[in-house]
Amino acid sequence: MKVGIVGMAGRPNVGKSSIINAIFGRKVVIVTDKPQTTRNRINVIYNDGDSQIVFVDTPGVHKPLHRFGEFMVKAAVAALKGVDIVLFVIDATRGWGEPEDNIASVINRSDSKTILAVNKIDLVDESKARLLLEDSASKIKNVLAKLVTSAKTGEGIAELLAAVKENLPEGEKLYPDDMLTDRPLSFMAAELIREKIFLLTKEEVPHSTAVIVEEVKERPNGVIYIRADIYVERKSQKGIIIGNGGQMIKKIGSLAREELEYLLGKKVYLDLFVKVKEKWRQKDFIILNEIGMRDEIE
Ligand SMILES: Nc1nc2c(ncn2[C@@H]2O[C@H](COP(=O)(O)OP(=O)(O)OP(=O)(O)O)[C@@H](O)[C@H]2O)c(=O)[nH]1
Ligand SMILES: [Mg+2]
Repeated sequence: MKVGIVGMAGRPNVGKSSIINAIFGRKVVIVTDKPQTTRNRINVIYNDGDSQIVFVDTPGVHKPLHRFGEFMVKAAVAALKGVDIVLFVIDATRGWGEPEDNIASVINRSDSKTILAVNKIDLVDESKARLLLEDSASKIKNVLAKLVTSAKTGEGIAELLAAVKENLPEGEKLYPDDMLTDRPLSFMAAELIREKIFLLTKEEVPHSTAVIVEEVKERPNGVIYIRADIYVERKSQKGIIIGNGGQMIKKIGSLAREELEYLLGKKVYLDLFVKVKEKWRQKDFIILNEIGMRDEIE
């Protein structure tokens, strides 16, 4: 049995989370069209007949503009420590730039073994993607494998999984078969709610939003009751999240609820509240703690 840990690395929006979903063949981590969708590390556990692979999804590495951004980048870099393989994803449409230089220097300073994937090849010429792949590989120390992929069409995904397996050690399973993630339901629920906000709102609103699940309980009738606070930075943003006559919050709630019900196989009651917390992204660690990022970062 091949067993090991694979850490995702790459700038925001390159398709790290999408590649994980493509490998699983279903949605396990949130994806949106906006950069900085993933905000904190999450481990998801892939099982098949001959392997158990823990994929560590991470926030994209970027130049932080505020304390919260710094926190995200730290979380990404910390998550790459102690993994068996780093899966470094490069966006075929963006190429190699400063974020890739920074990631490469983190990887090259450690003993990490790397698999390189140039993703989104459905959007560019294959020859261009292959050139980028070769050029990128020349900048990384220990490259185990290099591939071109599309999380959208599935091209290269089976080959990517095969390359990962080939390079993992033999071992005993780390987690029980039925465990999908190391995060609690409250985290998954908050992520799904935030994903819907990212998808339905624009400009500053998504990035100014944080979601904390304050309560999860199973009612006697079997319904899972989930109460969550949605934090925004300004009153005007609160108005946008609530929408005309509450239309927007209703939509966010019903889309998130449907997915949670699918995930849990149970009825869900979502109770959402919108609150204003000025400039939460610039506040110190105590505040970050408060807005639900308390799990692990140091
Ligand atoms: N055309 C195309 N789009 C893709 C592909 N992979 C991902 N995307 C899109 O790119 C966007 C970002 O995808 P994510 O998976 O959220 O990217 P990420 O690297 O996890 O981003 P962060 O969490 O922000 O760091 C989404 O709109 C995806 O649908 C691909 O292979 N082809
Ligand atoms: Mg992501």
